[in-house]
Amino acid sequence: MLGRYTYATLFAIAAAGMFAGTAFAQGKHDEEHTKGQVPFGPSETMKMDQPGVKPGVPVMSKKEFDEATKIYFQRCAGCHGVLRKGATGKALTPDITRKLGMEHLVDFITYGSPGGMPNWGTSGDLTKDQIDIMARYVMQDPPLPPEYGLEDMKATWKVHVPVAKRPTKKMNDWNIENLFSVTLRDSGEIALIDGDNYEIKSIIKTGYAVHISRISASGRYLFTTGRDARINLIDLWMNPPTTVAEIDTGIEARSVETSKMKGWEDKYAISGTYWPPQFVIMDGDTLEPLKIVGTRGMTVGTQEYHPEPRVAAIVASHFKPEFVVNVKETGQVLMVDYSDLKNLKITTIEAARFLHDGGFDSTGRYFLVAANASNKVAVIDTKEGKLAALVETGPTPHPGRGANFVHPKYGPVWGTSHLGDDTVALIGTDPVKHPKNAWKLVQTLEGQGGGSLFIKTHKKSHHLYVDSPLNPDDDIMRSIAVFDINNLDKEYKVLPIAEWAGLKEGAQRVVQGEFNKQGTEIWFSVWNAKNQESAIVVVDDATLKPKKIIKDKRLITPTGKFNVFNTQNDVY
Ligand code: DHE
Repeated sequence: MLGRYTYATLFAIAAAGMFAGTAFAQGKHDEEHTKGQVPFGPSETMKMDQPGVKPGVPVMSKKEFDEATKIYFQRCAGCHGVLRKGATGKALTPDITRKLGMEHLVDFITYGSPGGMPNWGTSGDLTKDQIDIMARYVMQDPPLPPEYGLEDMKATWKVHVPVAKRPTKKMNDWNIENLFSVTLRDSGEIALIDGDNYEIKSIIKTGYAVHISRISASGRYLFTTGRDARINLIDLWMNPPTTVAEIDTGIEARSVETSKMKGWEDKYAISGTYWPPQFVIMDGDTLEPLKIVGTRGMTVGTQEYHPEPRVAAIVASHFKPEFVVNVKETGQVLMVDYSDLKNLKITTIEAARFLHDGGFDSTGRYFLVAANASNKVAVIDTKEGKLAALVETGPTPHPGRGANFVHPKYGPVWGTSHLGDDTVALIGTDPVKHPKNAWKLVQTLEGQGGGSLFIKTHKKSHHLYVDSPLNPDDDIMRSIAVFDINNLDKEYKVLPIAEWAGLKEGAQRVVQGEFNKQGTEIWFSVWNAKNQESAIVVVDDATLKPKKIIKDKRLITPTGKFNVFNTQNDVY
């Protein structure tokens, strides 16, 4: 096990690069899948022009440039940014890359770096020729992808089942509250799995490299977003549940959410895009795009203009008709009031760079979001529309939605694990009964290792589960650490999840725990490459023993799992 400080250096430079190292090195972006969908950007779909070739800059043919543009969008843009200004990955603007030079770039792409850059060459993901093209490509000026306005969105918008033709009550006999929507990342699908009997009820085609699922306030509609910004609206009342509307809201996206305020349930949906940097508010029943708002603007602190502030996590406030939109590069949290789209009011809260993912505290009032490159968690008071605190946690916090529980000593806390070290940070969340602990780092637990992405518990459980799928150590990436909430000073237990799954090959990264509705079982994905067998392991929370191993050839690269009831009600 590597210690904290070793991890800080190992992971600090490019957290997102590490995702790429796993996500992409496992062959996530295959050509076949992108057919018929908008991939992240060959020039024919993105209408990019090769920028003018400059003296001293390696020459590229149009064909090479097109191929490199496509590879860049598929494998690099998530970390380094479309305009290559860097975020959690390093900046790759030509002033930097031209100084580094061809040889250095080829080596870097081939062998990767301890800072998180994947070893594209030695992993076999890119050929020598492709690496040569990519090294020359990043020395050119970055091409500017197109904007994406209302007309573009409307051209992709399809309502497959009009509202009038949808059922007025649930027509299937599924227990939809305990259904799990499971991301099948590389097949661009979700699996709907019955949480009562583990049966795969249905597989539904979604966007490219589908990322998350969210549930409407009523629990009827399931929304998914692909990385290609394809939003699917799935009606869980239909028999069987079916996509009733679809739209492409941009070229690259990671987040989708729906209005949850009382009186506004299911009325609107929102999609935030990485490119173009903007969000769009849509009709909740049909996905008709209604209002697009750009996020380009000034960063917090130094107040410099940023041309590509990507939209990261979005949640819906329970206190006001507002979406909480987290803008990564500017570090601003936008409270977007959806009660009057014509006279849109946005409260801009200064948080910290680079905002990524987060979740509510147990009361649903405070939203805690990782400003990952600042090693901080920002606490947003959604009732007052203010920053409540910025809490220093550890290197590159990555909570997913985090974990809420009552700490025996400090009262209600919310926790996050970290990409950059082995710690779990617990932050006090009760300013009323435990004001001394509120928004303070009350305890730091030592987990198995860095490279953690998600932690989870449930109010009926006394266990805190911590994954570490991006840890370089096979044993650590394939297992889960479990803390006893009633005795947090005790050493964690290790659950050998991948071993239980009994898969024969592959990285077998164990990722993202999600509880069933009852809070009695927690499900983990054993995530392998597309051409290898993966599995879902269901753990009995009472005994910490495996209860069910779900294996099926349709379970291609399962990663995130979203229990309908828990996602609908922000239970985590
Ligand atoms: Fe995610 C949530 C962005 C890679 C699995 N991921 C999020 C959110 C953002 C984000 C902004 C919060 C959405 C919200 O709540 O509205 N993720 C990114 C990236 O930019 C990144 C680093 C690189 C990329 O190019 O996409 C990335 N993410 C990954 C993966 O490789 C993961 C592990 C596997 C996969 O399926 O792609 C992955 N991300 C997830 C999951 C969530 C998530 C499972 C939701 C967790 C939850 O409990 O809500």
